[in-house]
Amino acid sequence: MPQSRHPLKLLLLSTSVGALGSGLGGGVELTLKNIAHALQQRGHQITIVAPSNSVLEGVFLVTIAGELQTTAQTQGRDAPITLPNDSVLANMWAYARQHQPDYDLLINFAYDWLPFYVTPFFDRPIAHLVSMGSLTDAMDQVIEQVALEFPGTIAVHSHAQAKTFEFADQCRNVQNGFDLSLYKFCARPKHQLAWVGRIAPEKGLEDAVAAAQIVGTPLKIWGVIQDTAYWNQICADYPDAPIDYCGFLPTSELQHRLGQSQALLMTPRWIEAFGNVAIEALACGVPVIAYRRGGPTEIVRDGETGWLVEPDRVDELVSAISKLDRLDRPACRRQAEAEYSLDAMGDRLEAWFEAILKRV
Ligand code: HBI
Repeated sequence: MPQSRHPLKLLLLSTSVGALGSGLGGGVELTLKNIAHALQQRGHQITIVAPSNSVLEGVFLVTIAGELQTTAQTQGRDAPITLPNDSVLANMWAYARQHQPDYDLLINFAYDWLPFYVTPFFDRPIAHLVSMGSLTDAMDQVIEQVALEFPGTIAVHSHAQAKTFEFADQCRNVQNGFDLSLYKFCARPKHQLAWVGRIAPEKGLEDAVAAAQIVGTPLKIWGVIQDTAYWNQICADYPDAPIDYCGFLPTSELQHRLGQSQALLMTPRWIEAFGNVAIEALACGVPVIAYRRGGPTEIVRDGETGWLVEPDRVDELVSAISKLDRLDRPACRRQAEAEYSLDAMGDRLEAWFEAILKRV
């Protein structure tokens, strides 16, 4: 960003499906924290608006009361646009409308219709970081409207995610960034595999469990059990699998345990927009075995920092696990440092904001 541009005053508006720190927000919670820190490091002033009970160290938080939003990925393509009574999302954006004069730019992290619909009604520019691929017709339509009326304001985490939208060429790929100082390199892992994520059908945990059962290697599982029936079904289907559910841990704890793994298994059923957990693994020196689907295909260097396998093929997961000794753990850490540090992300964000502010 040219030095002429004074530090920016930025208002970041969180996802509204859960309080920050609850894990219900999934990847976007970590993304929001990392983006806030990346921008603070560069002198920008950050305020985050989030639902009540949100916690996020080191950033000024405005917490807003109201009913949480239903998660979009559990709806169908023709799902109607819904807002609960006393919607926390609506209350957050009412706050933003009132306080927008205090900011140079607003940044939306919610994958919901309202923030996109109200964009033309605001005086201040709004940057939208879209956290998932195409899920519903209503969201596709409202995001496309903003992309056409406010060119350059829509960003995504990967080309694969962008390509799920008809307006892919209107989407700016900012990838993601992480505070790598929080992740410690582990040279010698234990005899264990890892799976990390929201435990929900779109994440395909059952395939990782099936693979672990075949190879007989313990599989450690971390993340919020978002869909209890789904989790119970896996336990019923694989009663003898060597799995160990280890809960939802804060980053400092998670990275220590994840780092001790021989590999991270990523088995998404959907087009994972990015795959934050892949970077967290690489940062600890842990190679990634992932389905060739969505964001992880743009992260994993096949044969060097992990293996990409045919989607939904448990047998391919098994054969990749047998080839882990060909991968180089230090190369995994080096890749995280080269492409996904807070500094690398800060550069991409400032370029995005500059492109938006130049147009206003
Ligand atoms: N659903 N309606 C809705 N709004 C969100 O912001 C949202 C979501 N589902 C998942 C989600 N955000 C986050 O887990 C993203 O990181 C994917």
